[in-house]
Amino acid sequence: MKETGTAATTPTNGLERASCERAIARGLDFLASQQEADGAWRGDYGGPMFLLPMYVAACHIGRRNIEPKTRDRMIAYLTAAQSGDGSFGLHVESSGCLFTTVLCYVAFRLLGLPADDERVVRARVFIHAHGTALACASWGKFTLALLNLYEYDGLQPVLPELWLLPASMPFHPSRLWCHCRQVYLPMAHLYGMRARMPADELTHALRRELYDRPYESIRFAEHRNTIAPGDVYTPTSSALGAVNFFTGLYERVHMQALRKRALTRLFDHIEFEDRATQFIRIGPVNAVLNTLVHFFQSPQSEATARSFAALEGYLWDGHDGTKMNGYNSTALWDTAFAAQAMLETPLWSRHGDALQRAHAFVVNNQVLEDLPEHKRYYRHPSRGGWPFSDRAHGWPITDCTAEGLTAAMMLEDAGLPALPEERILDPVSLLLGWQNRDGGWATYERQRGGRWLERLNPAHVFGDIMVDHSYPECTAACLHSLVLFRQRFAERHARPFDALLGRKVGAAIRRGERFLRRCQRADGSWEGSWGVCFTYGTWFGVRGLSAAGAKNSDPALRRACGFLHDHQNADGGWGESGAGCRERRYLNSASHPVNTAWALLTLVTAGEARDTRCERAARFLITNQLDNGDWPRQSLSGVFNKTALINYENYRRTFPIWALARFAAAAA
Ligand code: LAN
Repeated sequence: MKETGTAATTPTNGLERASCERAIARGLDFLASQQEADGAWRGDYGGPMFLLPMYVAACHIGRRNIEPKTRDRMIAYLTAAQSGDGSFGLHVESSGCLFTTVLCYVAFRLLGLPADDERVVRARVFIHAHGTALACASWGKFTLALLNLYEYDGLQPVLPELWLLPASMPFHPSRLWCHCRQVYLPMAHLYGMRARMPADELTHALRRELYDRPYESIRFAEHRNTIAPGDVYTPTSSALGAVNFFTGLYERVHMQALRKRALTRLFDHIEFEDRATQFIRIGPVNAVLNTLVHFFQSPQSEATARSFAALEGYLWDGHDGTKMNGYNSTALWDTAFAAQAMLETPLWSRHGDALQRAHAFVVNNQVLEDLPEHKRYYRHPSRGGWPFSDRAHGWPITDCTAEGLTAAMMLEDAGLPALPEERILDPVSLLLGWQNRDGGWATYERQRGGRWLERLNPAHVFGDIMVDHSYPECTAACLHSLVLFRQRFAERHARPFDALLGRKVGAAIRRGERFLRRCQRADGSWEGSWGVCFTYGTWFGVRGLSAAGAKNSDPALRRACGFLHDHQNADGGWGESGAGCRERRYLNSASHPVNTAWALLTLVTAGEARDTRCERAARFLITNQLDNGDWPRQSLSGVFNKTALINYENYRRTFPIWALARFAAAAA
């Protein structure tokens, strides 16, 4: 590998150059020690508290045994997540959510805890004080219905027939955000079949425990709209109320023949998703639900067996027990960032082997072909994209494609083999094709539905799940990689840079830049949707604008820095509470290495490396580093759909090194 010959750096303002270098070196050693044999970094991806109970429910329904050791670790995980009042939160750092408390309660019991276990009793007290299982959010009721612990007529209909409508209709399922679509697809199938396991002794016991009156006496249909206030983030709108009313009427009169046709269509889509992802499925929720579709359809089939086997890929034995992760892994995302962070340090050549393996992982996990008949199944083309986890998962994502491409190009600069030209051009044309009309980029697909569809969000506990739309983070990542691509092709290629492609890329960059400028908030920040929260969004906003050519004097960058200045803590760091994502405002908390790293990266990128604020931030990172080169585990740094926090275990190893390296180089 080439040596860049970057000289050792000299941070100014009294922060000792040696201590900065030492922190980077130790951080790099630790980061490198966490790399796995296939070249990837992967980390604990827990946080949401509804996932493990759904897994446990699936195993119970599907009569799959969970090994005693794993069982114990799952119980340990649930025990550690339970709050003092007996409840569970939507995610592990919160509390008081009836939906997850009911599901975790059931999980405790299915995993073997007796009804008089102290943890079970405390959870039950909470459930009874908050309206019993009749008041939990819709996904909880749905899971209970599958377990034969709630009656189907107490659910709002999830109509299979919607999938028979012409795709041109503005509320056709194909217009929904793919995660939402892929959850409601198997739900509609299970709903249409009224799938539920037979009642056994445990069922009868749970029916007694979860309600305050005899199960048979409950009029479930009257509780379709009963919901505990603590579960509501997105209340039922009047539009959704009307839809529920009409689908309820329809459900009473629907034709069997049409239902049958719809169920056949749904099953075809479900099987497509199975094939397209090698049974991994796009995410943990449809992984569980598709598995149950197969189980109810044919319990002994190979599809059922493969489904259950693939579910195990979501399990993670972490510091707090065994959980179900939020994705099959974080491999590509973590690896692309680790490689970029390492390459930014002057010491990267000491870790040539690690970079070589990271390069192999990135190269081997690019998706190389489109799915057969992808249009028919509402899938965007895939060729050339990178997923969040790995190629087997197969769903490329805009910003993962951008970070994968960026990492591949930067690794090439470091002397590793270049990708063949078409494997660079394919992701570039994917990125171009993904850009929305507003100039931004969404997550997996172009925006397909109107934002008004959010008013029909039936899940209660999440915000913003209905349509994929432009996000500043995704936009900045795509912009940044298109800029790198343009430089490389303009500079390096012997044959003249294809003029048409050059124009298209240039136009995409300009439109993306305009989008970023438009969504900067009046206080100078950008709101993040996938990380906590404003320090995350602002880092991406500034990274994107500065890649697009914004000067340090640009008012947008000045305002962004001003925002960060206002929120720096006395110890030099930044810390944001995850509740800020829910409330959509900056909520200060104890300084955190990840928020601090994002803020430091932002300030340095915007030209402030010599400001004492940066020095103080660097000092915070250095003094808080552990002896082994890691940083302490603090609050969760990731989020989705406004309310659910999720753990990015490797962020605290990657971003501080990246920030210190950028600071050290710029302050020299
Ligand atoms: C993810 C994981 C990756 C993440 C990034 C690539 C980091 C982001 O920049 C874009 C959004 C994306 C792809 C993302 C979206 C929401 C996901 C898929 C998750 C946070 C992982 C789990 C979550 C999924 C929705 C969980 C299931 C719950 C539902 C409401 C369907």
